Amino acid sequence: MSQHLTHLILITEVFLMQSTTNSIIRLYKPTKQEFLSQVKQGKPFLINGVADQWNAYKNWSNDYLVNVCGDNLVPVETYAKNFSQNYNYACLDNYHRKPMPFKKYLDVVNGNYNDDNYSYYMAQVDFPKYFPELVKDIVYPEYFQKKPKVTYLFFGFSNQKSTSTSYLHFDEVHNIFVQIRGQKRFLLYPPSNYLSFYPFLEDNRQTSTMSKVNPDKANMESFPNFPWQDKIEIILEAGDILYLPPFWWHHVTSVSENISLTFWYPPSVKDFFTQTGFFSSFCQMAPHVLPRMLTSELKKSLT
Ligand SMILES: O=C(O)CCC(=O)C(=O)O
Repeated sequence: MSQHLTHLILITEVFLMQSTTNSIIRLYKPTKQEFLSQVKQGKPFLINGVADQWNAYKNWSNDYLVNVCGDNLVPVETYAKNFSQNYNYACLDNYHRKPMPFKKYLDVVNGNYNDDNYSYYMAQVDFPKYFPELVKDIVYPEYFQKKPKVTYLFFGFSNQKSTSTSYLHFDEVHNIFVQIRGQKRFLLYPPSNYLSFYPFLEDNRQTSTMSKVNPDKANMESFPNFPWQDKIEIILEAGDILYLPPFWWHHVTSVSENISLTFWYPPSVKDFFTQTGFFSSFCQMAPHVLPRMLTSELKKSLT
């Protein structure tokens, strides 16, 4: 066999391997049992036919939102403008949450409010606390047979001045991520080897669940062990729901003006035994992450 042909076969095999391991399944209106049995596989999956029935999906135009909650004062993340490009974590020193009337944030989204130094992203806003008027427009998912620990709203955008981005990180929760409007791109990585994600362990802030790697900028020299090829890339469309298992790394970028809601459920002890990959992922990250988490919980309870 010629060298050329061998090379071609190898490339084809790698491609086939990637396309089978990196695929994601889609369920249509799953029952609770179907949902939970899919969760046990320990992999992300998509759900359709549910969120597109919500009033939120049908009604949440900017006009409607301004009418109902335009004056609500909501915390908006501000961070250094070039943050998602250079990933210099000095950016965390520039990171703040600034209270802003919701309708003023829409000026930022529409490009009518300029700030040369900072980008703005309405991210991870406690939904029932800051938007109580909107709660009636959604149906809390009942798959886990309990209320979520938290529900967050994200309002992102992408224009010439800024693109709302969430750096590569993981959370220790089952995440039901609902795209209400617009599109978001997700890069997902299985939690294979914690240290190969180059977490910020030197830093004494709560950064051990964040990666130093910008997956949009391949940099094999600085991050040789990062699993560059191991990703699942999906564009979430309005009405899609993504189930994201605990510990999965994700990097999220707004493709267009968009709104998402996330419902977070802490794992139960049962997950250690029933969910594929849960126990091994926990064992890898726990020695690095747990002491910081416990210290921070302790500090919170003392203040
Ligand atoms: O939508 C985003 O920007 C980030 C979402 C996220 O990180 C999450 O829900 O865990």
